Amino acid sequence: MTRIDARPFAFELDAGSVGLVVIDMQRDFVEPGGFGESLGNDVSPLQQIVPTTASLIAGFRAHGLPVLHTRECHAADLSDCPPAKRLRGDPALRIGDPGPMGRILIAGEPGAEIIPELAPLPGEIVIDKPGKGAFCRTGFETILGDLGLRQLIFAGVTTEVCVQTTMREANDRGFDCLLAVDATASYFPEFKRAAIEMMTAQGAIVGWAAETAQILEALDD
Ligand code: TIU
Repeated sequence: MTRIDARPFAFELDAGSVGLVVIDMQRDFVEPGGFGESLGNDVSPLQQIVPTTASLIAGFRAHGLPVLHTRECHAADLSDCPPAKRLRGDPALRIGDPGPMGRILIAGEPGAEIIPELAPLPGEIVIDKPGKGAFCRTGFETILGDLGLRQLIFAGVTTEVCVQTTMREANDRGFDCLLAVDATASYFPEFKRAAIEMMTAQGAIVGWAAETAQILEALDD
């Protein structure tokens, strides 16, 4: 066990049961010209975490520890996209529509791919998920169990949507969850701050938070 001086109190990292989960670092959310920006969002906070997230991934790979990636995307026939999700609000573009990088959030389209800077290596697990949380209608829980993981380090986007939803799902399933605060971002910096506050409040009610450098130091120890 190696101690990380995390918020709201120390996190005891167990290299024998820890994995990194990188949430939805997809072109359509992160890149200028993608779906996220077309909805009027400022993608620059998401761009800023790419180098930190890359260093976190590199650290896990260097220690031979599991790196798991997720993508929010749907089948081409939209059979896994609830109408309540597709029809919500009045966006200029809906899931499945032709967008700047292919059909919006459809598996196999360029915009649904993970950005090249953080591309999964062959053999790394990539979970395609129809929901915001990675446990909803996927094999994620079984895969984590097969890998013997009990602790999950989280990175990715967006903090208050898919990252928070997945952390809450994982926490309820008994995983110790630690968020890398400089490897996660929101289109709304205030929401990122509030999500971290909420999750670490009440004695880490959802999980812990720490800087990437602290996590990398603990892996090196
Ligand atoms: N991955 C993820 O967070 N999906 C979203 O739709 N996020 C938004 O903040 N919209």
